[in-house]
Amino acid sequence: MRTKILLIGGIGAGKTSLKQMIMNEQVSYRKTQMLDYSQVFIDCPGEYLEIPRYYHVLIDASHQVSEIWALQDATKPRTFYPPKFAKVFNKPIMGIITKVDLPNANLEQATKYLTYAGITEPFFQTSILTRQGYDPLRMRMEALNGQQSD
Ligand SMILES: Nc1nc2c(ncn2[C@@H]2O[C@H](COP(=O)(O)OP(=O)(O)OP(=O)(O)O)[C@@H](O)[C@H]2O)c(=O)[nH]1
Ligand SMILES: [Mg+2]
Repeated sequence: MRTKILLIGGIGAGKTSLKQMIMNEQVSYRKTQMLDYSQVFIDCPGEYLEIPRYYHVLIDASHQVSEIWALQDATKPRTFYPPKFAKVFNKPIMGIITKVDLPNANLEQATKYLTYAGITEPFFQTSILTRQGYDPLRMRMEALNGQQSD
């Protein structure tokens, strides 16, 4: 099985942009409407996290991946992750704080939300504007690929 990573996060958290940055694709805005499988990532609409009756779709998708990346928009004054949500997945889960370039980004609050979701630090911080934070994620993705081919 090829390495796959499931991206989860609320609507507009930056899942699709993150995937495009990591894959060196052109970053263009288009709302994700359904589960979207590409070579490495499974991207999904933020509704699957925001609307609890869709949780089962995320849980099903998690069975097909080696790791989950959970995004939190640094500018959002609320979280969509229920307490200890990470524990429903039987896979490693990494926290990523997005949009750290924006003036209203609140890293402390985003860190609290991810921790509340049961995800452990360190959390990655990313920005599509300053392009910060993607190299460690690419390395992480490549390390997973390496483990897979062993
Ligand atoms: N300033 C800034 N804007 C960002 C960043 N990442 C994403 N955005 C913007 O946030 C908006 C939503 O980004 P998407 O990547 O489409 O978000 P998504 O999580 O895929 O959203 P859904 O598909 O609706 O679930 C777009 O207008 C992006 O340009 C970032 O790091 N900084
Ligand atoms: Mg999307």
